[in-house]
Amino acid sequence: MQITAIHAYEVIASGGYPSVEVKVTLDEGSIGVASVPYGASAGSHEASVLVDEDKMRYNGKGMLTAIKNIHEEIAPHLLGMDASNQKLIDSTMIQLDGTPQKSKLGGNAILAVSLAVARAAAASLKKPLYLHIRDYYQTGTDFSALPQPMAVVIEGGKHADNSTDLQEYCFSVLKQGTRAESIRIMLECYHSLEKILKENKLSTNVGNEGAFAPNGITSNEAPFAYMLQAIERAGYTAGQDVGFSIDAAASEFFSDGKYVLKIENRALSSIEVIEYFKGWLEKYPIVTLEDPLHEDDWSNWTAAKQMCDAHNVALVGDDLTVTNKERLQTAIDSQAISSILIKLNQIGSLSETVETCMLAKAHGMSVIPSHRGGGETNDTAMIDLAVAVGGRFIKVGPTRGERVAKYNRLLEIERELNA
Ligand code: 2PG
Ligand code: MG
Repeated sequence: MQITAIHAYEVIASGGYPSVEVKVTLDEGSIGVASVPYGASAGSHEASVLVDEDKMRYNGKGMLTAIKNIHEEIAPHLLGMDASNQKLIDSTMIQLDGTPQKSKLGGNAILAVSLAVARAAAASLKKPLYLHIRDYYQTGTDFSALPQPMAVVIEGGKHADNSTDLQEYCFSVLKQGTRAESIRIMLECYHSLEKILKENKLSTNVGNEGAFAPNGITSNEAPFAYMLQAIERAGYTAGQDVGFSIDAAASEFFSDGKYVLKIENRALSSIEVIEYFKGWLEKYPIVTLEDPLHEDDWSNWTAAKQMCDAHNVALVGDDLTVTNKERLQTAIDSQAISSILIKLNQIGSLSETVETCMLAKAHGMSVIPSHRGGGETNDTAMIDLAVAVGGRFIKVGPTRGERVAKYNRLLEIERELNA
């Protein structure tokens, strides 16, 4: 499985700006292709997304520098290497880069190569990607429970204009059954929500992730009433068949030491914001709460976790932990979270991502692989990863082509496993 060619190029991502795609060819003819996403509300501790900064091209967001790095810096070291040795491939690139956030070569450059190599190796082994990841990293997953959909259905924050301060309100499917059924339930609730928003004279235009972004909504609590009605009208039971997940993405509305809720005209301290969410956990069937606090507000995360534990709600780190093993270890040591959101491009290589997932699982945490808001591509590696590590949910928006590609990949895997 010798790597004989690495070819990188720009592809257009969901926001209309480019991202990086890589094609890896092996000596026996197998090919692996992968493209990588980037976020709209990226945490400041994430691996870098290297952009050109050439204002004459794509407002400075071109990716030709990352691509040049792949051809000139990475490929010369990887050509001739064995694609089945993913850990060595990844550590070689990490060493070549040598910076804490992969800012020299670009996390986007490194991850695209990392995933394309994994796909080429899987093709050579005649295995689907999830099986290759499971077997190579010995994750021990038995595929008896595939991840459930967690679909963003109302979005605000950095993902939509004039909507809620909080970034995401999701339907998380709890009902046991096939994933084909879970996806159908989620979409029936989504369509039911569309009708209810319309009846309430709220716009049903969608934001970055295919979720509704009701213009001029006046409180951050208002979406829950519509979401409860939507579940009921679709014929399901809230809390039993479908629960709620919140991603506050609080780093985005943290300013001068306060959590600023613009649409409610309020600014809350850390303690007050925990109380604010506590009120919701008591009233609504919330199953997970993500990033309720700023990404460096460590001491208050411990208090938030105690509050969530008392309500049997999983407290999820995203911008806090950025799929980074060291930050996850800090979160474990300080008892800051009980679940972790996973984004391959936050850390920038497949091996590091799987390591973080396995560390989380070893500490009893659920893992939730996620799409990105800003620049998603049609690549579905996050689904194979989620299946391979036994993720509890996958967080993916319900509509838009680059999102439904993920759900269709999950359906394909389920069909394959049941064949
Ligand atoms: C998040 C994500 C995905 P972004 O915060 O969880 O929904 O958003 O990719 O913009 O960081
Ligand atoms: Mg998030």
